[in-house]
Amino acid sequence: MDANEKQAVVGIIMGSQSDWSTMKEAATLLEQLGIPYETKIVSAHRTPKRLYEYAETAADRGIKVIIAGAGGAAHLPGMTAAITQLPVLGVPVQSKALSGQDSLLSIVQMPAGVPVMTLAIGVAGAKNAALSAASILALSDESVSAHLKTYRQAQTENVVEAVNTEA
Ligand code: RP5
Repeated sequence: MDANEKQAVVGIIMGSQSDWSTMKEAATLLEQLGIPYETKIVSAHRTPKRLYEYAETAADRGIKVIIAGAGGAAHLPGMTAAITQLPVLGVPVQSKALSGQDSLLSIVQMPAGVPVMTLAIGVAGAKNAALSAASILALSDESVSAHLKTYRQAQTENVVEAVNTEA
């Protein structure tokens, strides 16, 4: 599924359709920031050839950052980083059995030499992966930089100082 007709610069990949409820938060944020992206199901275990093909061709297709979400034995982000030199942002999806602790540790404990930038478990991680991708792209894209600045300003302005003691 392609988000729009522009060349995707962010690849959002996930191990299963069941990860979409988390990963769609990254997609929504990228849309808000005007960043073209693509989405694909790529499973390290169930579709290893698709993983290899995706990671090997991503840079040549114009992808600049990969957001990879997976749960449980979450090897997708690490294997993707093993194959491509593109920045890989790992999102630990909250698993049923261990609440995402398994996903987090599977993603974060990479050996020196093959980095995965690992985000928080679940929706916060998916959102922050999109914002991190935007920060990377903003270094060389003034439009993304302006969108990101506006987003952050709005976020700050939406935090009221007074405590609602009736809540
Ligand atoms: C992982 O296994 C996926 O990333 C997903 O989070 C988890 C469960 O997958 P399903 O059994 O729901 O397809 O590979």
